[in-house]
Amino acid sequence: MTLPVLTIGNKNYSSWSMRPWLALHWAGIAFTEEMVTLGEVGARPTATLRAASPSGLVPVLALPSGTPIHDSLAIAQWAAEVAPDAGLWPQERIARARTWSAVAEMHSGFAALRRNLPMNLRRRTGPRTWDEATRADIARIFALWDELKGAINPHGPWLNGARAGIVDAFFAPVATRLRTYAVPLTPVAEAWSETLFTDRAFAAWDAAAACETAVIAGTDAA
Ligand SMILES: N[C@@H](CCC(=O)N[C@@H](CS)C(=O)NCC(=O)O)C(=O)O
Repeated sequence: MTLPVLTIGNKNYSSWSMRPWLALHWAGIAFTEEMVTLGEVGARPTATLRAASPSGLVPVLALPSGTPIHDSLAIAQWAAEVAPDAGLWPQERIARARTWSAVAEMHSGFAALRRNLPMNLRRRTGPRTWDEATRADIARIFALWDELKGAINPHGPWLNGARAGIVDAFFAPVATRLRTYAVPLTPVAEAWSETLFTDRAFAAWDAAAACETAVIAGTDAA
């Protein structure tokens, strides 16, 4: 059987790649993966990336027909449709809509956090002092997680409720950024991060990142 192929960037650095990779795993969808080594920020897109993806960016999922689905959110949404019983979104309509809001906010926002705390799974720094915009992003993310776990999807250890979902995949790179840069966590953030970090699929990605040798020096120096 020909499987869909997910093209991703380096597991250590590519936060957008991690998201649909987790969603596909959590949905139980079989796929193979190919990795494109990412270069320094600003040196994009490379010819390899342009050939692999219509947007010149990873992730991109090539269906067995050859049709490409690019962008993390589109791939995750495709997974939710292909595996409707996997519960990648909450069942209840209002909870689902509010969970979409959180994912949309992550997909389109938090520029200061993304710029100043780039994903770097292998790295551990000491605590730092962040500028106002970054502090505001972190505070907003903690508020969103409180709302998801408190009022929107209270039944279970995941932001999505009892089962891991697209919202967990979308915030997973943030949990690793807070770990990398030693950001103090709220109790909700601590509990959810623990759930995520001990998840089998997440742990497999994390372990693979630890074995990678490619370095993006600019990101390591951030
Ligand atoms: N909106 C896109 C963003 C994808 C993106 O920015 N991908 C980065 C890697 S995480 C990329 O392909 N960069 C090209 C490069 O570094 O050469 C998505 O959600 O998939």
